[in-house]
Amino acid sequence: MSELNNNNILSAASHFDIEGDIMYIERFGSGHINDTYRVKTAVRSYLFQRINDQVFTDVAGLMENTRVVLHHLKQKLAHLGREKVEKSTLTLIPTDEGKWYYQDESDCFWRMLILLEGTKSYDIVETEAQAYAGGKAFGEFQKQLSDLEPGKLVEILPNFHNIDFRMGNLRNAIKDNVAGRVEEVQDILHYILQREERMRTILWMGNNGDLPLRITHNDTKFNNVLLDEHDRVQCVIDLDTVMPGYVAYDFGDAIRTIINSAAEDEPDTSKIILNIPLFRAYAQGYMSEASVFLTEKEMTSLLHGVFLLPFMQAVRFLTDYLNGDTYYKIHYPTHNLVRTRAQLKLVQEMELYQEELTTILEESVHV
Ligand code: GN1
Ligand code: MG
Repeated sequence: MSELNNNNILSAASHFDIEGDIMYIERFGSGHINDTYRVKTAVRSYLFQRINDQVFTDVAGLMENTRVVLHHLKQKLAHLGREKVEKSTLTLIPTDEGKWYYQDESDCFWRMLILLEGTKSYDIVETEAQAYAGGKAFGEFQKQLSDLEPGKLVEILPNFHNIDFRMGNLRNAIKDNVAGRVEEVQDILHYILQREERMRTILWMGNNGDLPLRITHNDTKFNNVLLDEHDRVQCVIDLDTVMPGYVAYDFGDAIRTIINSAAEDEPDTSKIILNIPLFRAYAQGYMSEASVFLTEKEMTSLLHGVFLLPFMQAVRFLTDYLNGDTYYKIHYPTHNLVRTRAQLKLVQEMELYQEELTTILEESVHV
């Protein structure tokens, strides 16, 4: 996508129906795909995003998904009153033409949301209370959407968590070797290929009819939950990938960030160790909401999700590294390789603690 300058951003922002004159616009957040800004007006702050339309090629479908999901969530919370609804769900601001996104002269796509003041998000979880809150947030999110017909949403990124699709992309990247990097990652490829078959369990259960498709979040990184100053759940954010999926994908993706004592891209892999009490706390928070709707088989699928998601994330980062870094934003040349190694270290740690993780999950189901 083209580079932006302040005038482009300001001019796009002026097409939205915001309150107050714009005082300043600054970069915001740590997303890998969209460009995110905070727009400060004399009245309040807004979150302003340029949608990456190379990733989200159907921007109209994406925004319609978001609208449907937000409408459903807001109806569910309506009895709590307007102020609570505005604090606990995202709110889209329409353009002055009454649309949910704006397409500028250079064909960039923009959207505006209310920025929830007084909230915090964490890249690394610090306490069990935070982990519990995260589990509760995503469990509640799935519960609130469990009566929304999955067919009402477009599958905005088809095969997003399909490991066969991701391995296919990796194989293509190896074959094409456009960046000439295949030789240097032989050890990693060996490690991945050894585990490929066992990572297919959820796919296999799904194809067998053992797992219902539900509406899931599909990007349950811990920093996609906003907490208030007392670490209570305030709002689940980043609805770009909300679409039909399996609950184990959300569970595994959350654990990938929650159980990790270090950042997703920690270069020193010796710092990446599992924080088992945080795993227990997340599982308990999640079950406090989800146990009422999960089937027995879905419960057994959760552990497979815990192994699959860091593995799949490694496959995705490595594919991008081999393709010459065209998908994720990077901050230095080997960033995707460092991310890959960090995710595989997590997989390795999880294999070491498999028994403990299994027991904790079984116990949290019956709490
Ligand atoms: C991307 O942009 P962000 O940080 O919300 C990615 C997720 C990955 C994540 C890894 C559409 O999310 O799937 O898990 O990076 N989103 C997309 O941090 O590919
Ligand atoms: Mg995201």
